[in-house]
Amino acid sequence: MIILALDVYEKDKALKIAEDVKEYISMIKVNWPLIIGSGLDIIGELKKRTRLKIIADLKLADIPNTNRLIAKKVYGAGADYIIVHSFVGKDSVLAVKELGEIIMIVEMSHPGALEFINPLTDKFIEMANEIQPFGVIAPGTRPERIKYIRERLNEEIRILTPGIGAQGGKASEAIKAGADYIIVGRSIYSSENPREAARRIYEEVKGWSSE
Ligand code: O7E
Repeated sequence: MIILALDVYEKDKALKIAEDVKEYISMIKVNWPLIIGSGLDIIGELKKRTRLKIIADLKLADIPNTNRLIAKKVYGAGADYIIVHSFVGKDSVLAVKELGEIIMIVEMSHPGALEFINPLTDKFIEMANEIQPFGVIAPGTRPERIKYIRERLNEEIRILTPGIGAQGGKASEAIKAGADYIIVGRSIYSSENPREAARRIYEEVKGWSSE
């Protein structure tokens, strides 16, 4: 139910934090900072050390051919899921889904999301219901929006919510509103004791979620 957003640059630091907290998390999300800092092979290394599933959060937003070229290498490196932007359209999203499991963005957690992305949520939900990704991203900073999305999304599509902790969202509220997974970065990896920070969040949500 907890996904660690491992947004550090250094390989050794990333591996240490991942091993420290693996008992309390379900998956690891790797974003550009870690890929730029440590190389794409970090995906396979994290998988080998933790035996957890890895989400490559590339937020792909290109034409189908370029999305496909990138996705091929990233799934090849061991990623279990790739996160894609929905606003580029169905053809670009499907180009990635043809190669592996995807997670689509239907809303984002930061204030700027209100300008262009979030007003299109209904269209993105409709697209997700048609495409059937593993999951969608919804804002952990806005539990009422998680509820809104849950009510309209096909039951089997999971909801993953970032914005917990450092951005102000609360783990238990996101889960109560319908999130299947909460995504937590700084509140764990910037903590003096990442293991203890992960344990606390785990204790907060464990009664609420089955995953
Ligand atoms: O704020 P933190 O440190 O807990 O980290 C949050 C992580 O979730 C970070 O990797 C960020 O890039 C990501 N994220 C958001 O914060 N907000 C969003 O709306 C979407 C994501 C995200 O994971 O995107 C996946 C599409």
